Amino acid sequence: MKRPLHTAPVMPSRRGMLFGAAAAATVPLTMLGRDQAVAQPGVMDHTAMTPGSASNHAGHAGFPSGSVPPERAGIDPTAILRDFDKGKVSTLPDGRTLREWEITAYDRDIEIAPGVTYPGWTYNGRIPGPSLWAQEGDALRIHFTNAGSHPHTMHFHGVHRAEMDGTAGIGAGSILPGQRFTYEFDAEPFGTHLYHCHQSPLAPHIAKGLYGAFIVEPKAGRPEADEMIMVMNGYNTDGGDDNEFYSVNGLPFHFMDHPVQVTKGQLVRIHLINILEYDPINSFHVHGNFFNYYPTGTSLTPSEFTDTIMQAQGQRGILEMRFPHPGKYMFHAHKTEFAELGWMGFFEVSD
Ligand SMILES: [Cu+2]
Repeated sequence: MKRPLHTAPVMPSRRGMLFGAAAAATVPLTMLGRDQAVAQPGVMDHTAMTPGSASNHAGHAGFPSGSVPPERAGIDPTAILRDFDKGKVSTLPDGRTLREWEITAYDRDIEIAPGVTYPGWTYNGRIPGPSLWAQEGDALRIHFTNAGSHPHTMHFHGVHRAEMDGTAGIGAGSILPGQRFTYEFDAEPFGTHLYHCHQSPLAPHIAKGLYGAFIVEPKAGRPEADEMIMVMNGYNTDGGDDNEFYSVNGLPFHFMDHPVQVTKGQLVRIHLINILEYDPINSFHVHGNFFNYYPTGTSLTPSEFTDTIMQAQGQRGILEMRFPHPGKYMFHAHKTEFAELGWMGFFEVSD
């Protein structure tokens, strides 16, 4: 549902004007565009997304909102925030640490917004997939099983041999449904990285949900912090050439309804990853605060002290900040359209 920018008024009125609830009720969910997708019975019951009410929702200070409960979606963005999967750890004969993971790709329908079910392709049933954590120099083995309906791969950003690159046509290449392959390489360089499927056609294979964080901790570690992962994504629910929903860690508007809990004065470290398809640039902006930014997390010296950064697709970095005052502070894409379609939330700072 591409719409020329000059015809798009601000979101609440655009949604309000285009809210044909009766018409939308006859349209299959998978065919819904960004304007119609929110006009579902579940949304009507649960959220402020009805004509004239979007700016009156008492619980959210006038912002559009309405997230699906995590227990109904089967994924919980708050749990994903601090869920670093360190794998099954053992020691190799040469004394190095070996980390192993079992990752299975399978198709799973996920209710990403109230009344909107997305036919996802997942790693281990999650969007985003598990956040794999290793220390620089560790030996890694990722045992991948494709239990999905299409060929898939696991392509890691990092330094490794060509046959471990998870690219269709190279090495084991495409892992067909029912097949299994073990990717094996060392954790390098340190930084905030990602992995994703690299099967053609690439855009849907990524956008359907096959991606996750890959964190490599420096050998000497980083200063103690409240450390979290934020994966910025989108959902193309109508099969067009853009996204109808945007989120951090899988569920649009989740962090509006479930603010990220942080402590005043404590160092907060965010591994931020942009895996958005169909839109060229994503961004992150925080209210009432500034942060140090470490692009790709590959240097221990920040490149910038700011309150807004942008990332192209596949870019990622580390944000470090301390909140000096208690209260609720928004964070969101500074692209207003993305924010109003789900990519916004709150930090809630307590003493
Ligand atoms: Cu794939």
